[in-house]
Amino acid sequence: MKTLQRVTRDIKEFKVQGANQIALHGLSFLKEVAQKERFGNKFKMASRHLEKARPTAVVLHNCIEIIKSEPSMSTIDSLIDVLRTVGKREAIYSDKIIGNGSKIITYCHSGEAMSFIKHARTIHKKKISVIACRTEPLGQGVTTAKELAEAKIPVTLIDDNAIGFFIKDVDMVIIGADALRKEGVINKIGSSLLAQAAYNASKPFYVVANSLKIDKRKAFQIEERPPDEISKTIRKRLQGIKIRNPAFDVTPWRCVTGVINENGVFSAKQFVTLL
Ligand code: RUB
Repeated sequence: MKTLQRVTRDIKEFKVQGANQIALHGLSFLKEVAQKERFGNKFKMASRHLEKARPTAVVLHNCIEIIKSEPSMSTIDSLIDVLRTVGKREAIYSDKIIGNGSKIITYCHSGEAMSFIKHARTIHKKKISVIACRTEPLGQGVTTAKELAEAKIPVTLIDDNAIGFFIKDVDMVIIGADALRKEGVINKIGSSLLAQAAYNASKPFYVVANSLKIDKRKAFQIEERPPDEISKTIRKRLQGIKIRNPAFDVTPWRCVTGVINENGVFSAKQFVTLL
């Protein structure tokens, strides 16, 4: 069995990435804790610790709240099952959004957005192409580009600062989310700039995010990551210069066209009433 420190490190240091994978990694560990120790203090302490590892993403928090209200192995198993299968359940709706010939732009690496886009190609046989934004500073968009290329979907990798240049060429934006709050959609830093660009160019902006991403926490925290994720890509020494590295930002609902989850496709307006 891995230690709590090791699992926390895996999550913080991107051995797993994306809100659902983070939650699945945390839940697998918590399941082992519960098998040994049941749902007592050790389980509670481990839950609190894991929740803080990537504090913006709400999925693990929501899962822990559900386990607290119904502490059993079958609760944990059913949450793991939901998270493993939800991408497929959402993907069936890709037919409603993605047409033949659609040009899509996406950001970062989201398992849910990936399933949705790939389903349109592999199951609905839509001829599509995708622009993947590199997503600075860690470049998760490269993973997206590789995954799409493996699925034989024509993909172009661009730098984030080329979004304004390419937005006019696409038909829609499709991204994932870490949390859906009344303030807006929380996703990887830079998503809100892509949303503004899409809004200004009148391009639809869709978010694929299951209902465990609905965030009813009173307050939320934008995770601030280590400055060296930025400084290590700059060759010159940067002594005395302050570096900030927030990991996520908030896209206001007015820039969002719709949300797709396991229950279907919702307009942003319909969705906001749920929040
Ligand atoms: C990942 C990111 C993803 C969401 C959704 O950020 O912003 O779009 O987490 O992912 P990071 P998924 O790389 O910092 O984890 O759809 O896989 O839950």
